Parts: sequence; structure tokens; C-alpha cells
Amino acid sequence: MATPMILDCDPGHDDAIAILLALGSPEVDLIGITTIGGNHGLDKVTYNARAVCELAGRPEVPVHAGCRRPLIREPIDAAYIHGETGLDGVDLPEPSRPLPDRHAVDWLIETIMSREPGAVTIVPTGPLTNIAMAARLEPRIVERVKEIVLMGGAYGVGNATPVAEFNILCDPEAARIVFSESWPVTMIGLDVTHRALCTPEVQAALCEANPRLADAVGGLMDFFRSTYQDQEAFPDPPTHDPCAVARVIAPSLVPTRRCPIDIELRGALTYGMTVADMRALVDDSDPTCTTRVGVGLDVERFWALVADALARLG
Ligand SMILES: [Ca+2]
Repeated sequence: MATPMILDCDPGHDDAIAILLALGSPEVDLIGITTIGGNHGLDKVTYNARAVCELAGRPEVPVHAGCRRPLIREPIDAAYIHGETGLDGVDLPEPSRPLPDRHAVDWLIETIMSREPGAVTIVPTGPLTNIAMAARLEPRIVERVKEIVLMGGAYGVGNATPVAEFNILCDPEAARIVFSESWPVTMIGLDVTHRALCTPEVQAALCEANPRLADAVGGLMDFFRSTYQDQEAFPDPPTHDPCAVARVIAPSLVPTRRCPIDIELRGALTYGMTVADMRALVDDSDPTCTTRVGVGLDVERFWALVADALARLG
């Protein structure tokens, strides 16, 4: 039985790979995509999400545009990593379906409430504004969501600041809401995703897996590599977002441990930090702690999973 999944994203090069991974994996039923201003403004990332579905041959997957701005702070973006379009380096097909009017937050609520309790898994790979808004607008969704598996945060080093990860820093107040609700939250942070480096060997294997998509995947990764080399001193780009999708598809691929996580909202140097209490005070089976953190990645299996998904997209 495939897991019904909603991907809440801001494509973004690694978001694009996350969408392709979800669409190409039989373990997942991607029931829709919601978008959020993050890596780039809302209009660009929404267009990109639709264009990636078109590229995958799945234009019927519903895409709904969400929040344009964070709850409280001023918007920031990551154009320095993802380029002018948000997906520089590739020519994507134009979306063939019109963008629905319905706001992503309304669509999220309606979709979750219309499904069986415990059915839907949400995978946010951008700022958490939409998810926080949905929880406040319709609190009953909190107990109906099976799990939130998000890319964001870190218990170690940050990226947008020394201690804060970009997605969380975009809207720390929204993150506080999402992490403090009673639904299960699994945080797949930089501690995991910095291991998912798309080396030239990995990239060649991905391109070989699907010749039809090879130009697009290669173009995305070439651009992503160049900005990560120039801006972040990484030899190869860490491909963050598909790690969260992979955790849903094959949990053993991303080991986690249960620990309390809170979001720093007041620190002059630490605003947006995900403070994970790793002191092992919480037993792994303790149900009163609803947050988990990813602590590792089976890198070889991860990339094999992505290659298999690309191959299935035909
Ligand atoms: Ca993202």
C-alpha cells in the first residue's frame, strides 16, 4: 500500500529531485504538491513545481500555491544558490495545466480532513509557513496527519548562519508552531543531507538511469555544483530535499533518534537554530516526545533509490 504524501516545497534544484523521487517511487502516492516562497519567490517556485511535474510526464499532479511571506520576519531567498529562475541550468517544459485558484493551505486542510485519520504524510522541503498556517486554521488536522518528515534544521552546523539552516531561518516562528504541535515530526537536517553529495560519479549514474531526463538532471546538477563550489566551498552539491522523501520510502536508509527539538526565536546569534536535546534523556520509545532527528544516511542506497525512481519515470 503506497503512502499518501503531500510535498510542500520551494523548487529549487534539490526540491526538483525530491519531486522526481516521489513521482518515481511506487512506495509513495504523491497526492499533491503545495508551494511556498523560499529558495525564490512564490510565483517562480510554483511555476517550477508544475514544470518539473510536466518534465516527469505527470502534469495531472495537483500543484497549489501557498504563502507568499513568512509569518513575522521579512522574506529571505536563496537566489545565490538556485539562480534567477530558482531552477537555473535547465530548460523545462511549460506547464500544460492551469494553476488552480485554491490556496495551498485550504487544499492541505481539505485533503487531510477528507482522508482517513493517520493516512497522509507531509514532507515539507521549504519554509514551514503553509504547515503552521494549516495547523492554526484547522487544528483537527494535527491528529489526522500520520507524520511530518521535513528537510530542515540541524543539530550540528548550519548553512544560512553558523547555527541555522535556511528553511528554518526563512520562517522560524512557523517552525516553532510545527515542532511544538503533537503530530510526529521527523527532522532530516543538514547532519544527514550534507552526506548526500551528488558527485560526478553519482550524477553520471542518475543520467544513465533515464536517458530522456539526462539533460535535465545533468543541467540541474551542473548548476547546483557550480554555485555550491562558488558560494559554499563544497566540492559537490549536498542534495538535501530528497533525503526527507527517502526517509518515508525506506525508513532504514535514514536512521533517526527521538529527542526534543525546539526553535530559537530570540537569540541575536542563534535565531532560527533548531536546538535538539541530544543528551539522551529521552528513551527512544518514549511517546511523550513526538520529535525525531535523522542521524545518518546510507549514501549508496539513497542514490540507488533516486536512480531507480528516475528510471521508472520512463
Ligand atoms: Ca527546498
